[in-house]
Amino acid sequence: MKIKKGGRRQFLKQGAAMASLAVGGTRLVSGQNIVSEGLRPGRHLPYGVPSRFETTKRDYFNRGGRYSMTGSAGTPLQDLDGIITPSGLHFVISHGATPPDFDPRQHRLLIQGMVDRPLIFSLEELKRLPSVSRICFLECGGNSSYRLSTGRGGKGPRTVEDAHGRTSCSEWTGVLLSLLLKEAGIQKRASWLVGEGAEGGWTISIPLEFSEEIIVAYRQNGEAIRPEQGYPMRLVAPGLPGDHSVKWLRRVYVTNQPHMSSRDERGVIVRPDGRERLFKPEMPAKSTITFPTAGHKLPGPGFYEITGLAWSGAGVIRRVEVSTDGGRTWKDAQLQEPVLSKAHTRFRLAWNWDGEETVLQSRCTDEKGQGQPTIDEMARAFGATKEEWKETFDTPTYFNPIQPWRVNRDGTVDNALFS
Ligand SMILES: Nc1nc2c(c(=O)[nH]1)N[C@H]1C(S)=C(S)[C@@H](COP(=O)(O)O)O[C@H]1N2
Ligand SMILES: [Mo]
Repeated sequence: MKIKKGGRRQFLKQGAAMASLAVGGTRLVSGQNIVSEGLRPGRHLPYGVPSRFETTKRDYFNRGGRYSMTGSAGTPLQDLDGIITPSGLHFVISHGATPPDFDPRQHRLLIQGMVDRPLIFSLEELKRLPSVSRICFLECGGNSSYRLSTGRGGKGPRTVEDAHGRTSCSEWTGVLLSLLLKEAGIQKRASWLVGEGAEGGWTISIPLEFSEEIIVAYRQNGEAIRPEQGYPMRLVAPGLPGDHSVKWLRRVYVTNQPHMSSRDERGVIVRPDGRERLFKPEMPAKSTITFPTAGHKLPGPGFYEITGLAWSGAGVIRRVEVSTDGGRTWKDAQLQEPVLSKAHTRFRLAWNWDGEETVLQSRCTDEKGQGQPTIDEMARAFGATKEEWKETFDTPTYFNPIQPWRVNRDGTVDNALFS
């Protein structure tokens, strides 16, 4: 059992759940000694990699059809803790086949269009400018929607990775786009930005008023952005759907109308009132338990720490409640510091499992008071029923219903959203 620094007092306060602590190490038999079998010398690596006993990986899959994507992988949220996603496990959505292999010395960024002074930057020139670092999540607009996972066997997502893994959280470092735009001098009539990726085929139009927090990033968790994530530079648009965060960024074009060039840009969100909404705003409030979830197996009754993530494109997560009895009662989970705006927020709750079948779920509230609907409430708002959605898996984008996980008596866990 892990006890996180700073969480210790809270952990001890949760004494009730701990009263009949059934795990926590095997008692030492007197005279027993530590055996160091299996202790073999390793190697010093110039660039470290995980232990060979660790098997965590990204699971790439391809899908065709309307949501065609050739390079897509989720973050294995069920294997991770804290709020920072290791760079090598950041989710990937690339519409070209493989990450382009750009030579950073040759790469240039252009700022053009309705500006007084068009600008061109090499990576080195960009790095000389005043920089900012920000921890924030990137989430694909389609994350959690069953539309994105039915390609995998037609049964809908089973695991938390499959259902919600198209969100990750990193510390991004770079230059505020607003600084570059100020330098270039935006003309009065300008109202839109068009970001363009250097691999060809990916552009996105962003209303100028959404651009304030956008970073032209060249570092991710301290080091150079990984090729999959847009090396050598990308846009990072906190709180907005991931498609705004153009990877392999080569051009920002200032204009007075949306470009309507990319497939995703024409992708729409059907609102509950039936009207379509273009140009997606901030991601909704969402949370999920990450342990225990499908794929985990609880060895037996006793103490467990339930943990998970909550996030919102609208700002800070204020509250996460967890139910361990199928939604009858809810308890406030502990929010682990740091709790940052538009970032993943880690929550924890001590739990004593009695060994009976039960359903675990979380619901969060953000600083604007936005929460998560139940699946029934959400279906009703869209003029559908849970049964219809179960049949078709045609759930909308911006899908953020409360995610239930069923713990079976044998300790296995299932995705219980539709059952
Ligand atoms: N150049 C380029 N930028 C892109 C894309 C792309 O295919 N090409 N995919 C977009 C989409 S839909 C998402 S969700 C995010 C995913 O970022 P990631 O692959 O770093 O997780 O990148 C966006 N930026
Ligand atoms: Mo996306």
